[in-house]
Amino acid sequence: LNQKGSTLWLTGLSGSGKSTVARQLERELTDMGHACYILDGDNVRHGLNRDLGFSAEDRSENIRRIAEVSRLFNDAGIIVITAFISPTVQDRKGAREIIGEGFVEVFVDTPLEICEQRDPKGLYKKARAGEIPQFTGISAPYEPPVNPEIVLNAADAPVEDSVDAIVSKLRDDGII
Ligand code: GGZ
Repeated sequence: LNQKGSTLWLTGLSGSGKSTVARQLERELTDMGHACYILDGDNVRHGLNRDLGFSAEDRSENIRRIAEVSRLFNDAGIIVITAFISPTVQDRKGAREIIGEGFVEVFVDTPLEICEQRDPKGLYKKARAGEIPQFTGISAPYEPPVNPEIVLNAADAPVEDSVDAIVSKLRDDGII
């Protein structure tokens, strides 16, 4: 195989750009001949984790299961890109422990004000109106990573720069 199993763990607020970065990264890795797979709300929260909501407890369980699935993909040699808010230091630490060596924490560091201005799905507006309880950044906490491997200033820089930073890190680590 031309790669080692690895998990790019994207963390950041709703609307921070995680999915955009994930999709562009997937495209570039695939074009380079690498096998990769995105885990996100669309393919996990509607299936494997359909029993989970957004309480602190359910989010922890969401992250734990995603980490276990990522580990299985990594065992098969696949590069996984996860795109979940994963709001707590403790849950991300747990994911790091489950996944082990290939874990790369990527902080999509877009400020709340910008995420709220973008509000692509109108969720922040609803959260402010009290229509979505425990919404991350509004009525539920987001704890920024302490020592992430990569910090992306996705608000100011083109997506391309974010993807380049991640690809460089994968090369430096000997993953690709
Ligand atoms: C945060 C919520 C909530 C609440 C629904 N808080 O922008 P989106 O819509 O597509 O991304 C958000 C997604 C977050 O799910 P995660 O699995 O990434 O969260 S966590 O890692 O915390 O378990 C948002 C939508 O689900 N959403 N309710 N209360 N985001």
